[in-house]
Amino acid sequence: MAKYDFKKVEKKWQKYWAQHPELWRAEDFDKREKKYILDMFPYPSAEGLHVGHVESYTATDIVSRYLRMCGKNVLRPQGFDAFGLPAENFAIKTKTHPAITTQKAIETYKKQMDMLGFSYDWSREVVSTDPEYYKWTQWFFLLLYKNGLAYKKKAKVNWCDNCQTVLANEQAEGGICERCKNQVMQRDLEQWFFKITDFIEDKGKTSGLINGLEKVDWPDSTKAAQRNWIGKSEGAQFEMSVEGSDEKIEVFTTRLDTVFGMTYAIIAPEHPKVQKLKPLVQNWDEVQKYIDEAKKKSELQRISETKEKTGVELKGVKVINPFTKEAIPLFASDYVLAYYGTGAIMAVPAHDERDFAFAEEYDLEIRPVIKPTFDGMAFKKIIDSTGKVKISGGVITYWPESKNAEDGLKKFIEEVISGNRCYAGDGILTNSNDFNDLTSEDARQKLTEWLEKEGIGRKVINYKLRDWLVSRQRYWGAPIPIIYCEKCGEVPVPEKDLPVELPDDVDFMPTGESPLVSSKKFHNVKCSVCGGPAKRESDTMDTFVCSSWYYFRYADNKNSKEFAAKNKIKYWLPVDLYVGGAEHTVLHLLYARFFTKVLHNLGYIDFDEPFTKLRHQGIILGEDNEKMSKSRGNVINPNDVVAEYGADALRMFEMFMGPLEDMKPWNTKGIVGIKRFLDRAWKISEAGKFKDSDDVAILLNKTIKKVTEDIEDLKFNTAISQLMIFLNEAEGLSKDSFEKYVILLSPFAPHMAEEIWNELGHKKSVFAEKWPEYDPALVKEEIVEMIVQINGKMRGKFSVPAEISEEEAKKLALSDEKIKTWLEDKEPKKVIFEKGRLVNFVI
Ligand code: ANZ
Ligand code: ZN
Repeated sequence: MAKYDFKKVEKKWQKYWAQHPELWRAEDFDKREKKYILDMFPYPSAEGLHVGHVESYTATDIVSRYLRMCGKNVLRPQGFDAFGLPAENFAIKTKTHPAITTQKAIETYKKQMDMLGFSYDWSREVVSTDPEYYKWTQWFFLLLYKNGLAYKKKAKVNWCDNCQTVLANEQAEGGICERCKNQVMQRDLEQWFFKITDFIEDKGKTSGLINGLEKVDWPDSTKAAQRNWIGKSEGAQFEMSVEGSDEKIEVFTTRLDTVFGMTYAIIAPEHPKVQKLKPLVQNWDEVQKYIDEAKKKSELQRISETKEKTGVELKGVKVINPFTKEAIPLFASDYVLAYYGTGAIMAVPAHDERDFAFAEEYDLEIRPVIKPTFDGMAFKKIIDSTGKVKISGGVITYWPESKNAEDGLKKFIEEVISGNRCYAGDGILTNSNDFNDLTSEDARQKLTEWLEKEGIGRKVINYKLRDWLVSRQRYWGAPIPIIYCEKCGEVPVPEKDLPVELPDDVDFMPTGESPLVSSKKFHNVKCSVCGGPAKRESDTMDTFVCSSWYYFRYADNKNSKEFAAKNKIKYWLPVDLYVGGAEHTVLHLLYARFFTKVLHNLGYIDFDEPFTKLRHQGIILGEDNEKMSKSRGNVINPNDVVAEYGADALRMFEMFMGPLEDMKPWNTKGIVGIKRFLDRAWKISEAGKFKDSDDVAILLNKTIKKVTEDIEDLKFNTAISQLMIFLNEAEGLSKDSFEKYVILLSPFAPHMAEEIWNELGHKKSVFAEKWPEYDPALVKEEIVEMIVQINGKMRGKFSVPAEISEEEAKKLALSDEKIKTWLEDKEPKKVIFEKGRLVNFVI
């Protein structure tokens, strides 16, 4: 018996597939149902593919191969997001032009993708650095510009002096440059912005960035991250008079219900109002010094929760709380941001953690006005598994010394009411004059009405999301298609002159100025309107612009007249399944959705969400359970794994490690096990002694059902388990049954499946076969009676499928009202499960 020679076999089939690109070809306008399966196109780094890429691309490869065999017309393209700072920095380091290093990296990536047997339709490849591609990136810029959605303005920006460029907020987290770890500074520069804020809420028939999330099948955590980034907050804005002056200070609050607890106010140090108040301020030198210091800090440093609160009182200034007519002190503090809300706040130390910390530091009055309350459910939720009391409401507090929940709650309320503890949740108003005994929610409503009646305030909605800063003072990006004429001013480059090509006579070493300025042939041009002397915009676009529309281009990647033909977009989009990492994609997803919404709003397309279903692959940790990193030396290189075990084994192992979306550690033993399984499958085909048996028919039908459903649900690990179970249990296999099995195996281990298929005497590729169907009569689930116990005592009986999982059994039992009553809302300490027999909750 010949041993399975994966090296030879994998090479052989990769060559065959390369010679038969029609196998993976997506056919425009085909009558079959279309499926668009998309990978987040990679940034081609010099390091090559990592195991995380392999994880997500294998998942989409399995789905794509499966769908094709189900008779679908599958679009499964791949491309490269090749502009960007890392390539430029690498070029600076190695003194090689980024076009060269990028090209090399792309070749490596493609070789590796072939080596892993990924079934891409390469005829649809897009590369964002290709002038034929970025021509359309520039076209999109002009589209936004012409529709008033791209504009230039002076802006405070994060600036890294080492990288000599502007950084987006998320590239400067914690005030540190993501690339070089240098301290980030704030700088005022003319920058280009896209008006993404125009699309936060619905616009005409286009759903907004918030509401659109309701329509898509995405992980809840990803939707939450989108909402969080947008940061919609509803509240009220009102003005407070400054005692002995005509000046007023306007504040924004989401907690108007706490207004009777305001014991001081705070204004952002750089707020223009501070300068206006100067004549009243008795300690101006001190205040000025504080303002100067605040300027040096980045926004992110200022709002950091852990940071100690600092500030300075504007001595001599008092503001009047319009509700109590009380005069209270005013502080300048850098934890209040100038560009959010009104740049000033009413401070309520009893009910806001930051204000509480500040009040303790400066010895200011803490005046409680909200009594914590918990409805029945919330009350019970506060008992955690250790028996401690946990009170939620903005703050989580453990209360170890309390005897029971009631006692803990009572003590907690006492502490809040006496001002010894901050409580940030809603409750019942107290110490609030006419508004006493109202709930927080009712009070907010009534207090806002009062402000409106008095004409000093109103309801407002604020968003954290700002317009998207898209200009970069860098070389390796798509040039912004604008020129500046001495006579005509800002002039958009006419569409017929696109692309504005990146010049290569550029010194891309960082100088602080955009490198494109150094190219004379690029920089100096004739004005397209008057023919006079003009200069080109020398900034390039953020690479997020390139990746905001690439999924349209795959539908029609060779079109030289449009970014993609309308009818092809209509046929292929939206994307049916999008798979990629969860980290760093908040902004990509937001920007891609924005572009789609712009196109929809302008009538180019008839959908307003680009990605119908989105899933993330989990991070693969090193064998030591730590994040893979060069310095740790725990990085697994896919090349090495393929050399030792083969591509099929690597693919299957990564899918078998656990649920796709879970974080999970590498495990060399695991891959050995997979390799053994594959070798066993090979042996069966070699033995060639086939029989028939009813037993196998049932098992086979069950296996078809399970593998089919699991692929549909992207549960590849359990699909593989079933494939293993089949091989273990099937005895006396017929040739026909084995062939069906090989088809089930083929999306996971495509090389071996092709080889076995060939050995079984077939001339065509196994991927030209139809996906097997199961006979429902043979997979009828056996129904059994399952007992539910609480602390070992029987409390209920349920008819369930014999194969019910622990998860499902628990869910079923817990959804039963009687069981719920028996559990008294307690979290079970332990659950004992015996498949098809019982569940026992220990409380
Ligand atoms: C009084 C108050 C009492 C507040 C209380 C909270 C709790 P979000 O949800 O982020 O919009 N705030 C308003 N403008 C601010 C600024 N420019 N810089 C820093 N903080 C600012 O938060 C709104 C709340 O954050 C507002 O509600 C305000 O504090 C503060 F028990 O007003 B609050
Ligand atoms: Zn001109």
